Amino acid sequence: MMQSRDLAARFEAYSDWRRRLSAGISGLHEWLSEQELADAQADLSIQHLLERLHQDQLVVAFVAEFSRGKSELINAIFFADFGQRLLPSAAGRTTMCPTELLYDSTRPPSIRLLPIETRARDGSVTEFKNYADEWVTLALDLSSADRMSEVLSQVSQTKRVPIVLARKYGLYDDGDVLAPMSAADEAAVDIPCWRHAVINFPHPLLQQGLVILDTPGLNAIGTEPELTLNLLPNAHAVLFILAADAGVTRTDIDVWRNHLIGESPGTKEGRLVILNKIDGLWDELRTASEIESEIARQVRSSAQLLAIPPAQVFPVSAQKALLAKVNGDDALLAKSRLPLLELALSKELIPAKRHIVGSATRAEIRSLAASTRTILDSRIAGVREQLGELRGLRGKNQDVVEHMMERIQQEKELFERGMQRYTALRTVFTQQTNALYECIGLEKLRATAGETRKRIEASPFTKGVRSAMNDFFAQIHGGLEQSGRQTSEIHDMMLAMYVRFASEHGLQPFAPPSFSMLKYQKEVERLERAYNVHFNTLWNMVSKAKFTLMKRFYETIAIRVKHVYDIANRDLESWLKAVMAPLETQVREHHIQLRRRLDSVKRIHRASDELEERLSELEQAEAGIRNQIAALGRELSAIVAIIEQPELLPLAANG
Ligand SMILES: Nc1nc2c(ncn2[C@@H]2O[C@H](COP(=O)(O)OP(=O)(O)OP(=O)(O)O)[C@@H](O)[C@H]2O)c(=O)[nH]1
Ligand SMILES: [Mg+2]
Repeated sequence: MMQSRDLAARFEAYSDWRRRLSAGISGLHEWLSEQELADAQADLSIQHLLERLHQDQLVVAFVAEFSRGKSELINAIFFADFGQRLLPSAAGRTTMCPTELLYDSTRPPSIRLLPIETRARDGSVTEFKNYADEWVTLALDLSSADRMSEVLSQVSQTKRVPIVLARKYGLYDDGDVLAPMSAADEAAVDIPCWRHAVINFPHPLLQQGLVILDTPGLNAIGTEPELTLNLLPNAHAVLFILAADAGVTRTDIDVWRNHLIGESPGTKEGRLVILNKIDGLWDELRTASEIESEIARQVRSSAQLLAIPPAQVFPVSAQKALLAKVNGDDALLAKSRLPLLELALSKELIPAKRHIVGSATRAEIRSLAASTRTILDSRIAGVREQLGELRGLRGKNQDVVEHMMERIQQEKELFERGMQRYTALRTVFTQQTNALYECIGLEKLRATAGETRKRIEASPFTKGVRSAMNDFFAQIHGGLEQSGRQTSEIHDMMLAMYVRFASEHGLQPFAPPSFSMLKYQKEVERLERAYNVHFNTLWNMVSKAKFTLMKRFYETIAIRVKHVYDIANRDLESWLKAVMAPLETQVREHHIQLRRRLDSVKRIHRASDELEERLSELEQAEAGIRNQIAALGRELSAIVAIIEQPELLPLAANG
């Protein structure tokens, strides 16, 4: 059983690492605040980092044609401890709606079900998630596996409705979308009761942020755009399941092409192929080596058909693995080969995820430390300048002191006049920021999306829908491009300002970072490609359901674009702070320094014995700042050490 615990152990180690990292970052934040070194930008970026670490989820999706054993595999990998089959798994179509398994500690254990009727309304599943009253919630009684599995059987509920209604939900197509679902009488069909299910369940792995996505067989994948556009592309790993008894069928290949390698055939990372039901090959009349070579042959031919290396195909028997775990039968478990799949999952998935989170965190912490270091360096420079000035006054007469006082006074006045330019800059900056939000703000998007929706609703023909969608994308692209120009204008202006302040007032030279819109453009392009592929499929449908589907498809696209905008807006907010905050800080620091210099020379002018006292104060101040620099370095290396620490696995899992 050792290997089957490996996934759990590694995941726990990963969560533990995330917790230590969060604690390290909070520690740095506390230190910065204590030292009065945290400015608005630092507060914001630390807050973002902590939020990201806290919400960090690992999403694993199970995708396949129906009856390949997705649900059984989930039961075997994650829920064998309950001693029975928790998710419904049976011959024929079983899982009728996409089902997420996760744990949210703010809610009691439950299954939340979104009624299928919501398909006739505007709004995607993601949107409906914000409205608790749209969902039917059933409690899960953790003390009884029987009662739990009964409640969970909701995900396979269907009901019989008139064809017109099914069509309204976009679930019935004369060209056969869900036709095999026994249409015994002509006028009625069976449709799923639920559109989406979320199971909230305190399994240790789910508590750590693992999210499992069980999907229904082929057709539902095609008709719920949410899956294609959002859930699957955002999953960290997708397990594609084949069955040894069925071989690789036409529909298997369709699912693989359309939903697993889709737009970018190059990236097959995080994609595992499972050849399930190998127990069907355990023919007792054959020798072990004959069975072995038959499995190997099937692995090779599946790999060839999918154009992937054979090492990426894992032959298993989910059913026997579940049985073996329930009965504690280690020999059968080994024979099911599930432990090898679990090992691959834990060895590849979690370290890869940790690596991504680790490098992103390290980069942000480093840049935070660098900007703090800039402030400290400029403080040291200021103190040293004063020390030099005052040391030069030793043994000099009052005239010299007076002369110096005048010089600093002039310098201060000059700087204060320069502040007018700074104020003017702030005004221009605000104007430009407003202009930027006008092209990429959510207001603009709402208007564009609303207009497109009206046009789609008013179009009697597919062509009208297509041109409305094309215009929608064109406007989004236009908005992004214009925002790109706006950000580079802001960047150039700020760069010029930093150069000017550096040369006129001796401030630290600073090159503000530039902002790239590429990430958002790419994401919108991806959506546009998915839209084109999907739209052509819909275009060829003869069914009357096609308009409903097109409309819902548009809603999903609009939600995804809004998501891109949300992220872009948030990134822009951080960026605007990052280009402005250093100037604000430097100006403030410089002003304080000038005042201090003037004060100390005034003190010395009044009483010459103040000089030595002032010098020793300054020396102490310098030592204090040097201590801060050293402490900052220690804080930074403590966090980097956590990031780079090798995985801490419990001994039992190191096998
Ligand atoms: N012999 C054998 N049968 C299996 C295995 N895994 C699953 N099955 C059976 O295959 C049938 C379908 O399994 P499910 O888990 O419901 O398949 P699914 O992919 O979730 O199917 P849908 O929910 O309909 O999309 C069930 O009767 C399972 O008991 C296996 O490894 N060996
Ligand atoms: Mg299933």
